[in-house]
Amino acid sequence: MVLGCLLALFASLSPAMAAHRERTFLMVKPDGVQRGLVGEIIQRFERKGFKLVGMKFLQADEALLKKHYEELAGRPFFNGLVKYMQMGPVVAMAWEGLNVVKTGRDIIGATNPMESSPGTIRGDLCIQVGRNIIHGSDSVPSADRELALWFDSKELVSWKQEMETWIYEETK
Ligand code: DAT
Ligand code: MG
Repeated sequence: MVLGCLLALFASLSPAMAAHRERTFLMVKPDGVQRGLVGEIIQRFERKGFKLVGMKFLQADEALLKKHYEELAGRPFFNGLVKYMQMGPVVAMAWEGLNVVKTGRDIIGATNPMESSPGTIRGDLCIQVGRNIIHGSDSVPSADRELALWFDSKELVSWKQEMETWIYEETK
């Protein structure tokens, strides 16, 4: 019993499990919502094998968006970007999995859809940089910051994906 608990604790702290628990912040932008692409976008991450651990539908306000994009505050497109992001509701999501931040960016494609490869979300589903339908964190520290900005910790759900054994080589 005690040994079992210790083993479970050790397993939960092992590097492999910790790696599987990397999280990223993704958001379907107002144009993605208006164009009916929420299901398509979610499906691409689900089918890859990543795990949804948080999701909400909201109209973001100016203060939240300015904070979210604070690194871009000096850029000429900043005010337009903050306005565009308030044009309608967004779907804010937390996704979990091995290397999900980097792989998520690869699934999304280059910032400017004119440069996004076919097969990526932006490469397949949109045309202009100011209507590029989805946001994804660009690094683990950015993901941590953005997840804390958009979600309360209790809104993120840790749950066991029953098909994990068929997605990852080892789960212990
Ligand atoms: P990404 O969304 O790929 O992380 P980013 O963080 O550099 O790209 O910029 C955030 C958003 O700002 C981007 O999704 C669309 C907009 N944006 C970036 N560069 C732009 C530009 N040159 N003109 C207009 N909008 C731009
Ligand atoms: Mg970015």
